[in-house]
Amino acid sequence: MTQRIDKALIAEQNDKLMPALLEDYDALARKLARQDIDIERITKQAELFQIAIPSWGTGTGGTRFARFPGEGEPRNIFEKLEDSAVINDLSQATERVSPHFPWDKVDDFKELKQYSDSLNLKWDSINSNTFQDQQDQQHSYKYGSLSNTSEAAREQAIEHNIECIKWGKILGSKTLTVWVGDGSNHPGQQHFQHAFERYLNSMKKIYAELPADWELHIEHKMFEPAFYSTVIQDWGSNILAAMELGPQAKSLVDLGHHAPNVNIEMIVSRLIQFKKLGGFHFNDSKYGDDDLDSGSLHPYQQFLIFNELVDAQYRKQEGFNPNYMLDQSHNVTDPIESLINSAASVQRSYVAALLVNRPALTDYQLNNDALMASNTLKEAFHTDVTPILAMARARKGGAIDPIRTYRQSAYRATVAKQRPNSGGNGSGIV
Ligand code: RM4
Ligand code: MN
Ligand code: MN
Repeated sequence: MTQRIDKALIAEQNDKLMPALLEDYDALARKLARQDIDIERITKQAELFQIAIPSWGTGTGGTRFARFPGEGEPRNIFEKLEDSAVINDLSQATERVSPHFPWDKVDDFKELKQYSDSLNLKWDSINSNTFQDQQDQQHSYKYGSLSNTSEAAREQAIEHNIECIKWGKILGSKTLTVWVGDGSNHPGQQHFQHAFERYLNSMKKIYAELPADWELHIEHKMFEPAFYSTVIQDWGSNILAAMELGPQAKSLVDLGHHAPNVNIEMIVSRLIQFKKLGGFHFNDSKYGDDDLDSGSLHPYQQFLIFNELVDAQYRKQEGFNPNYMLDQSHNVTDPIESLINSAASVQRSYVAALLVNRPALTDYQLNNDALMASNTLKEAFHTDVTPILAMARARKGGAIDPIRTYRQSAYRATVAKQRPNSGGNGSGIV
């Protein structure tokens, strides 16, 4: 049964909150008008903002030590879609879902497409998985997949990615995202160059199967599961691979996949400049790939990334059309709540970046006025755009206060009864 958030409940809650929202919205409109900014133009752009939900993010995450399952977790891709529909009902900013295969594999992909259509959801990038072995698998990925020293293992991994493209075509996706766990744990274990060559040769075979209107996104990650070296460890190896493959290959930036303190916004700028920015996996981290909720620790970093993205949009940079997606692990919160919060947090960074006075910033940069350049960014960042986000949601039929309305709906308690077996309590990074 498809459980959704009742439209009447959203409307009833919104009616209560609308008078205060109108007051705050008008006050913000006046403040922005003094800066020559038309709030309606910004709100329209906020309404257009979309970020995809990772299908695996709807379940409770864990660490390699333990996983503490939450109540009523989705047990299959159909239930993951139901939860995603709830997130979109309330946020109105998450109409796309990114699946992970074979986790989300079904026998009948046409049926899956019909189901997502019935929920008004679309499909974002397809994620392949060659970082773990499946039960019926012939060749192990223990020593890597696309870069494995065994040709048979490499062929099997290539085949899986080609199958992902085939399933993605039925779902209406236009992107394949490839992240591999390939790497090594001991100095000397792997010949760096030869491993990268094997990876590139495998990726060329996948690239050759890509439909003309698709993109192949390469995701880098500094460490884990390999702890000494990783084949696509950073944006350098990533862009080299993307350049080697061709124009349909681009780099994907997962915020948690860098060393602490790395200047990610600058990486974003470089990728934009060379038409190689494919997309993002948003999350936050303190130590390394913690997959914490987006913007929960470093909201200014997230804003600075959007400053680069909005700048590219403002300059009408050629070939600029990145995919936005969340990729987080929710260990102690209700994943639906974390995903709603995170989508709004990323949207907040986007909207705040729209407020940057770009002509003034250019002037300060050209005159080497470091202090005023920095203050120009800070002025936008410090503007509380909450009323714009709430108004954008309300106008599209979403909730002014999505978490409150979600809790009022008692959705989790209802699905907890319908989904008694949420799965084992073993470990699991995602
Ligand atoms: C990885 C990476 C990938 C995701 C897997 C589940 O760390 O972030 O994007 O597919 O986790
Ligand atoms: Mn990721
Ligand atoms: Mn990750």
